[in-house]
Amino acid sequence: MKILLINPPRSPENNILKFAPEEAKRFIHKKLIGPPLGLLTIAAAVKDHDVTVFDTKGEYDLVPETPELSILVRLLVEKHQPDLVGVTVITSEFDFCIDICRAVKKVNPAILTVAGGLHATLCPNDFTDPSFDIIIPGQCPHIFREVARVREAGGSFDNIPGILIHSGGTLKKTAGKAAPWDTADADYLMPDRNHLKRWIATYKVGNSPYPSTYVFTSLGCPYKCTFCSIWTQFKGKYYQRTVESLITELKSIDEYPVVRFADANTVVDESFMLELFKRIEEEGIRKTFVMDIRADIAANKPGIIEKLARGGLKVVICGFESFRDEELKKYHKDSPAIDNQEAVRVFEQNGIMVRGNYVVPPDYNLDDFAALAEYADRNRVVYAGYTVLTPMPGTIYYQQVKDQIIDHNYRKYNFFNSVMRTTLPHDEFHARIGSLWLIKKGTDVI
Ligand code: B12
Ligand code: SF4
Repeated sequence: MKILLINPPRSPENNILKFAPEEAKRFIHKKLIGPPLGLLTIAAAVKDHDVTVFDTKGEYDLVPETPELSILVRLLVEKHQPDLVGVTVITSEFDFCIDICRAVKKVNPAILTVAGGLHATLCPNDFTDPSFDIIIPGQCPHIFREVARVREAGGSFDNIPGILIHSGGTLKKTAGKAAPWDTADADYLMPDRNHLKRWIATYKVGNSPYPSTYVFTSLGCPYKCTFCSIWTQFKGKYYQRTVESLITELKSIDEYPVVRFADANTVVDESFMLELFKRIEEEGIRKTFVMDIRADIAANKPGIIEKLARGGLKVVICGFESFRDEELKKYHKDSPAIDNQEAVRVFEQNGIMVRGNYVVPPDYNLDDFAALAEYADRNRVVYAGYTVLTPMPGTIYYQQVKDQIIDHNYRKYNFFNSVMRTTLPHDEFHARIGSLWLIKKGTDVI
């Protein structure tokens, strides 16, 4: 059976970039680059079928004159003649997934369309558009495999527990509970990056001449920040991979000298990381590693940062979020602002470049902006990111402020647009965040 898995394009909505002063524009994120790990995992689950993975992000980066999405999808479907099309969905790309499935159905309504991923997990009931046939929430490679089997063999999807089926204009949840699946450990599926060969040249970050790839060492997060959808996706659980499966994967990706760990927090289990880096050294694996590490970990356990730096850790993304303890408390960050300063010191002492990210709440007034600018200036990091505190559906923050949301256009839910009323005039609010991007040490972005 032929399966086509499509990674949707990025949302172009970026009011920070739009309203930023000219001199700041070149530092502001325009796009994040990286392979779709979730889709590769799904592809691995059905590798006995004839599977094609198509990364539209990579395609638009590689060939900017690629036709618009519905035409691209039509051409793809005509070329591959799939029986089943799968899309991966995060909130800001939800509309594009609808566009993809509509375009598929226009060519051939008999093609089964299946949606999965973060947004399908957190908000499955959003998928009311009839172009979606089946929605599979959660970590579901085994369920997708079963859907493919039933599609091929014929039969009813109603007998597959834990999925949503479009029928007669409504979404219907099948009875029963999906069997558990341990994506990180016992059921780990090695992604086959050969699917992405066409776009490898586009997977470069910053000024690096080398492509980078994502590898996850864990899934979920043990912390519970109010604005974050990662821990809610995994219902507060944290899943760790095994050291040896990581070593096998790292040894199999010679063509990627830069590896970004796609974890919420790479250092949670200290002994695990020490063992992993011991094995990396023993195996002579030489890579540049990029990780997300919390400030309190670096501040309280500088020894581990030193060891990781010796093993190739070069860039750390650190969610500073705020410079005010009362805001950090409100976000349930569980780490005071002083940790941010100490973490920067520890990272820099070890030659690690820091990307520190602040989130700016929509109610910031001129004094708040001045105070943040003054703090960020005193505590400059090589790269600094300043984004909007956004109520992502499925988060605690969303529940807290849902009545105050004035913009329900999901394309804007990518941290670069306020979807709530701002205290400052809308354009000025975004322009001021744009200006903040100038406050950093480095001369380029990652
Ligand atoms: C890798 C990654 C990316 C990659 C690849 C994503 C892609 N599809 O192209 C890149 C770098 C491109 C990316 C980009 C962005 N990302 Co991102 N990204 C991640 C990251 C770090 C890891 C996700 C991952 O690979 N997990 C591991 C895999 C195995 O799990 P999974 O994706 O959930 O997949 C499993 C299931 O969901 C399911 N599944 C997934 N897809 C499908 C499809 C089908 C058909 C089925 C059946 C099942 C299924 O099966 C998989 C295996 O079990 C997460 C943070 C995190 N640590 O989780 C953020 C995250 C997903 N990203 C996020 C965001 C916001 C973005 C950006 C919008 C950021 C920005 N402002 O620009 C951009 C979007 C594009 C852009 N503007 O450039 C948010 C999403 C929030 C939300 N609620 O929507 C997250 C959660 C980070 C965060 N800080 O909150 N991202
Ligand atoms: S923001 Fe970071 S530390 Fe907080 S819950 Fe999300 S991933 Fe965990």
